[in-house]
Amino acid sequence: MNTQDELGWTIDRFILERQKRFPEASGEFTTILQAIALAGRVIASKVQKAGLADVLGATGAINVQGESVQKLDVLANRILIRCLETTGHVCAMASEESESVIPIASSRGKYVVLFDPLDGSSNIDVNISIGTIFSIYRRKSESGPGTEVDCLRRGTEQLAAGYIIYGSSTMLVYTTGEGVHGFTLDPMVGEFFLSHENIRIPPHAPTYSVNEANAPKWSSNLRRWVEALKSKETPASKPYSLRYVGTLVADFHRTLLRGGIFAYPGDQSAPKGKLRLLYEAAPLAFVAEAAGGAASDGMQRILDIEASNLHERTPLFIGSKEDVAFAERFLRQGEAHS
Ligand code: P6P
Repeated sequence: MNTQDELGWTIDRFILERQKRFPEASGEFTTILQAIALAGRVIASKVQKAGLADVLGATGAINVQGESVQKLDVLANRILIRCLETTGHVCAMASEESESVIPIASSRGKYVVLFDPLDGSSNIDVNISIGTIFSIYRRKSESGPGTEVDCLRRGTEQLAAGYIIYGSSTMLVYTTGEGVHGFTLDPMVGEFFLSHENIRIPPHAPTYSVNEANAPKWSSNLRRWVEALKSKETPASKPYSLRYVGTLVADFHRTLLRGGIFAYPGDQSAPKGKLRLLYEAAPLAFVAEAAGGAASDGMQRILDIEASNLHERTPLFIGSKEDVAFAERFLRQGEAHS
C-alpha cells in the first residue's frame, strides 16, 4: 500500500481495497471488522478519560472467572455486543464477561465473534495499557441464533483475529492470515490509519516475559528453561532481559514488534495456567503465526487445540519462532523427579 497517500489508509479503505483482491469475499465480513474498529474507537474514548468520568473502579460484581469486574469491563463488553449485533451478520458471540454464549435473536448471520472486551482490566486504575482481543469464525450451524457448537472451535478455523491496545496510542492489529497489519488511531480525526503494514516478528530476540513470582510453583523443566535464558546458551547467543507489563495485549504487542517470548505457563496451583484459549491464546496465536512467529502450550501448537468449553484455560508460550522452539525443547524433556 502507498502509505504516502495524502489521505492515508484508513482501516475501512484498507479492508475494502484488500477485499477487491478476493472477489468471493463478502462485504459482510468487512462490515464485522469495521464494527470492531468502531467499538475500539468508542472504548478508546472511554479509556482515555477514565480518570475523569465515573468509569474507574470495580462494579462490585464478580465475573464468570471469579474476578472483580471493573466498570470499564462492563462498558467495553456492552459496546462490543451492540456494535456487532447491529451488523446483522453475527449469529453468536462469546465474551470473557459472559458465562454463556450470547445468541443473536432472529439472526441470519454467518459469523461468530469471540472476544475479551478489556484484557488487563486490573491495570485500568493505574494507567497501564489494556486491550481488547477478538476472534472471528464462520458459523458451523445451518441457521438461526448461534450456539456453543459455533463457538467451540479449533484456532486453525479462524477467519480473522486481532487486538486493540489502549496505550500511549490506540492501535488495532489484525490478520486474516494474509499478513498482520497495524492501524493507529488519530484521535483528532477519529479514524484508525495504517501505520504498521505487514508486521513480521523477528526469528529471535533477547527478551522474555513471564511472571517469575510463580517460579516456586513451576515444574523443574520450566525453571531450567528460564535459567537457560539467563545464560549465553540462548537463541540470541546472549542472556535475555525480562519485560513484564502484566497485560497480555501489551506484553504480546511488544513481543510481536520486537521479538522474544511471552509465557504464561501452567503451575502446581493452575496446571492450565491463567489465560483463556478461545478469546486470548488462539487469536493471538493466529496473529503470531501470520507474522512468522509461533504459539504453543509447551507441547502442541495453540491453533491445533479444539476448545471443549468457552472459558477453558491453556498454558501459553508465544513469540519468535526460535524462542518458542527453545522453550519447547526444555518443556518436552522427561520431568526430573525434583
Ligand atoms: P499475573 C490480566 O489480568 C491478565 O489476564 C493478562 O492480561 C495478563 O497477561 C495476566 O493476567 C497477568 O497475570 O498473574 O502475572 O498478574
